Amino acid sequence: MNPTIKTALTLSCLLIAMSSLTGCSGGKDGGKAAADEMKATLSGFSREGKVAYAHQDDLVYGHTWKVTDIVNDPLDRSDVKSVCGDFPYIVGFDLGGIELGDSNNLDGVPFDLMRRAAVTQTERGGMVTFSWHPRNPYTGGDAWDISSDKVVESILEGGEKHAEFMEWLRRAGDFLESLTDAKGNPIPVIFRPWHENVGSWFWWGGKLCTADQYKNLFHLTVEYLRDERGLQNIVWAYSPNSGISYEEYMERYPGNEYVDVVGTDHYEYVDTNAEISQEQRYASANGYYQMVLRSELDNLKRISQENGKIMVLSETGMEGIPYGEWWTGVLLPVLREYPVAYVLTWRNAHDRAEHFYAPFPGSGDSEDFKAFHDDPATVFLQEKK
Ligand code: BMA
Repeated sequence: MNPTIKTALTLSCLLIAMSSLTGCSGGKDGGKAAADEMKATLSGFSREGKVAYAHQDDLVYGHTWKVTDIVNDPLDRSDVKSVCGDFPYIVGFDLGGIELGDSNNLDGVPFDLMRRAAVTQTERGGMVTFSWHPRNPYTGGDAWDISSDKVVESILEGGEKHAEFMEWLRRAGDFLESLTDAKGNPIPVIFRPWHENVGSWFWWGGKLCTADQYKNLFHLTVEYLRDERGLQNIVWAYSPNSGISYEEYMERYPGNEYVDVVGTDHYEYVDTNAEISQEQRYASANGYYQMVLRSELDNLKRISQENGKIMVLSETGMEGIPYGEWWTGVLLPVLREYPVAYVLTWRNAHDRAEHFYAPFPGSGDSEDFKAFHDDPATVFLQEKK
């Protein structure tokens, strides 16, 4: 061995040994180790037939309450915990609004509070995931503004909004980079941008850009945050909407270099207008939900096996949960059939009484949720003491 190389190697070994002794794993490299550990934990859940439970915005508000003291609130309130005794294993947050430098996200959550909640959740031994509903960079509208099919084209390299969009990405990067624990190490995060992209309700949707443009947008995002900014703490998730075929899923798949987790967003809707009994209404809604979910999870299982990726149910739920046995009667039986690493149900809005997807004290599904929690297959946060 060349002596110069040997000295360099000895020195770097010494540095690695020192950093592990001090517990400082070295900024962005530490982020990579933490992201790898996160992926290993999620893969383990899949392998062992376990499914972690995730809830959007869980620590920052719930049905009829919200955190107001951004700095001092202990963040120990949770609708889910109030019902079953444990926090969700994963908490989801949304970055919508970060792109313009807003202080609150699109649902009014202060980014400073979100940062503290994400770090707290991680330090307690759980995980966090981020979605992003950014505004429309071409029209100035919101994420749901689909009035133009030029948006994605305009923000890609060479497009008239490219420079502005790179600023948006920079602001998202600044926030993600600021997610560090008490020792200053980056916390691992699952980032799930450009979701529900086969349907056409967001400006990055199926009819609003070509498959190549979509993939270029995903690539641009990963290449900027991971490669240029060096944010190795990000685990990347791709999660189209449900009701699509294997081919449709793969047509816009960004590629194995850009994705760690494959997911699907699938909701249950109850047709309240149909002139049938309530029992028949739930039977048909539940049956349809399960049928489509099975078809999505069949595709995801194949995709995750073919590409070596972790599979998840990245968003699901039934608004208002009017069916009291939804958790163990509808969702869990399907989850048991597939290696789904986690399932996320959407937010319990504090300001819209009907908009909730998880139980809260007194909600009609509370008893059933407790049974879901107690089932050996589900994973909730067992706090590190
Ligand atoms: C939607 C609803 C909206 C919210 C958006 C982003 O599904 O919950 O109220 O603004 O998600 O969180």
